[in-house]
Amino acid sequence: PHLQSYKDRAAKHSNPAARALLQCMEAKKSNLAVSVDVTTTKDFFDIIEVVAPYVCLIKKTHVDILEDWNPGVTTRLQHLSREHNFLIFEDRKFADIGNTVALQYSNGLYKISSWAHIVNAHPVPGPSIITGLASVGMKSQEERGLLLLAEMSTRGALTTGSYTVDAVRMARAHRDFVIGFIAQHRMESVGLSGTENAVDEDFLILAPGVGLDAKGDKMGQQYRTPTEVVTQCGCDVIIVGRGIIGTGRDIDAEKVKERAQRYQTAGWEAYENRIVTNQ
Ligand code: UP6
Repeated sequence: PHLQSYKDRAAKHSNPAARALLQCMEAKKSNLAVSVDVTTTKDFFDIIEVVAPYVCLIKKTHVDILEDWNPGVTTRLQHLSREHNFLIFEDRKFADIGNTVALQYSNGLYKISSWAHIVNAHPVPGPSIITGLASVGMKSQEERGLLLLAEMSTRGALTTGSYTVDAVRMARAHRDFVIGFIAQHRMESVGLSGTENAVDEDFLILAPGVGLDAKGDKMGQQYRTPTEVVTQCGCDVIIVGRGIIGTGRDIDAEKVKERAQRYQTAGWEAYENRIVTNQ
C-alpha cells in the first residue's frame, strides 16, 4: 500500500480513524505529526496554535506530564482539532492486562477514549491488550484506532526479531481496531512465508525518531531523516518533537513555525518521491 497515494488508501480503508487520518494527510499535504512534549498547558497550546496548519496529527505526549492539566485542556484540544483539521494521538503506550488497560483508556482523570482518535500499546502482554482496549474503542461512536509499538527508535531497544513478528501477527488478527504500528519500517512482509501475501492489508506506519539536524540525544534516542524514514523505509507519518519545538526552556513561536513548515515540506517530498519513483 505504501506505493499508493494516501488518497487511494483512504478510500479503501475500513477503519474510520485510519480513513480520517489518511484523508486529512491528503487534504493538508502533510504527513507530519508534532509531538508536543511540554509540561505546561500554556506552552502546549502555544505550540499547537502555531503548528496546527502544518500537521495531520498532534501527538499529545503524554497527558500525564502536563503539570496544570484540567478537563478544559481536552475540550480546547478537541476544538482545535476540528478547527484546523488534525487528529489527536495520545501516546499512552498502554502495557498492562486487558482489564486494566480498558480502565486506563476510558476512566480516571483523563478519560482518554473520549477525546483521543488514536492511542498506542506495547504488545508485550499478548493479544489480550488489544481485546481490552477494543472493548472500549470499538464501542465508541467516534473514530478510534490503535497502534502497536512494533519497533522503538531507541538504541538497544528489545523490539526486534520475533517480538516484532509477533506484534504484526497480533495486529493481523485484529485489523478492525489495530490500524498500524509505531515502527521504523513497513510491516506487510513481516511474518509471512514466501507464498503468503498481504495485498489487502493496509497498516499505517508512524515513525518517531525523526530529525533533520541531530542524529540523536544523550538518552538513547536515534534520529533518521524524512527521506530515510518515508522514502526508503516506507513509513507513512513522521513524528517530530524536539526537532520542531526545540530543546530550550522558552518556546520561540516564529522558529517553531519555520521548523514545522520545513518538516512538513520534507515529509511530503519524501512521500512524493516514494510514489513517483516506484510507479
Ligand atoms: N517515541 C519515540 N520512540 C519510540 C516511541 N515513541 O521517540 O520508539 C516518542 C517519545 C517522544 C517522541 O516519547 O514523545 O516520540 C519523540 O520525540 P523527539 O522527536 O523529541 O525525540
